[in-house]
Amino acid sequence: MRPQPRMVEVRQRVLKQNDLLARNLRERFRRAGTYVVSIVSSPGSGKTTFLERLLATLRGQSRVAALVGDLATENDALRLQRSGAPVKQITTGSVCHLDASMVSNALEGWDVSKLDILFIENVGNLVCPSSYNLGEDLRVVLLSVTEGEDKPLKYPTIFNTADVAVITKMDLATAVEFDRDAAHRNIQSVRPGMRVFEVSAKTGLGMRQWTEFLLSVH
Ligand SMILES: Nc1nc2c(ncn2[C@@H]2O[C@H](COP(=O)(O)OP(=O)(O)OP(=O)(O)O)[C@@H](O)[C@H]2O)c(=O)[nH]1
Ligand SMILES: [Mg+2]
Repeated sequence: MRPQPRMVEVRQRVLKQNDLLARNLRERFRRAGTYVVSIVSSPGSGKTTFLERLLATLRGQSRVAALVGDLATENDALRLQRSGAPVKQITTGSVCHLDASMVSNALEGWDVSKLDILFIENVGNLVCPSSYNLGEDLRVVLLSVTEGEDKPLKYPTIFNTADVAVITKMDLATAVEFDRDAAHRNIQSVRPGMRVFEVSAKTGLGMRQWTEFLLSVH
C-alpha cells in the first residue's frame, strides 16, 4: 500500500487540469486584447482597498473590470462596484484559492473584448493561490507593513510565482516600526530582481508610480 504517492498523483492531475483551462483562458484574453492582473496576498493586507483606488483612477481612461474571490460574502464586490466598473464576486465555499474554472464561470455573460484590463482579487491566502494559474498576464503579490518583514522568507512560493510585489499600508510604517530594508532584502532573497512598489491606498502615496507602471506594461 502506497497512499502518499497516490495523493500526489491526484493533486498533480487537478493542477494539470487547471493548467489546461488556464491556457484556454490566456488564449481567450489574448484574442480579446484584455490584459489580466491578478492580486494575491494574506487576508486583510489591502487587496480590495488597493483595487478600489485603482478602479477609481483607471475608470476614466481604460475599460476596467474586476472579479473578486472570497470563501464567503459579497462584501468585496459591493465595495468595488462603487467605482462603477463591472464587478463579480466568486464565493469559493471552503476552497482557499481561485482556479481557472471559477474565473471562466464568472466571466459568463461578459464580453471580455470590451475590457482593457481585468483585475482578479484572489482569496486572501499566502499558500493556496500560488499553484493555480488563472491565465493572467501579471501576478501582483501584496505585503502589508503590518504583517511582518519576514513573510517573503516564510512563504517564498507566493513571491516566486508573482511578477511584481507591492508593499501596502505605508502610512502605518512608522507606527509598526516597519523595517523597510529588511522587507526589500527578504523579497530580493527569494525572488532576485523582483520589482517592488510601496503604496498607501489610504493616502494615495505611491499609487501614481504603480498606475504608471501598470499602464506601461499592459
Ligand atoms: N492604514 C491603512 N489601512 C489600510 C490600507 N489598505 C487597507 N487598509 C485597511 O486594512 C483592512 C483590510 O483591507 P482590505 O482592502 O479589505 O484587505 P483585503 O486584502 O482585501 O482583505 P481580504 O479580501 O479579506 O483578504 C481594512 O480595514 C482597510 O481599511 C492602507 O493603505 N492604509
Ligand atoms: Mg478583499
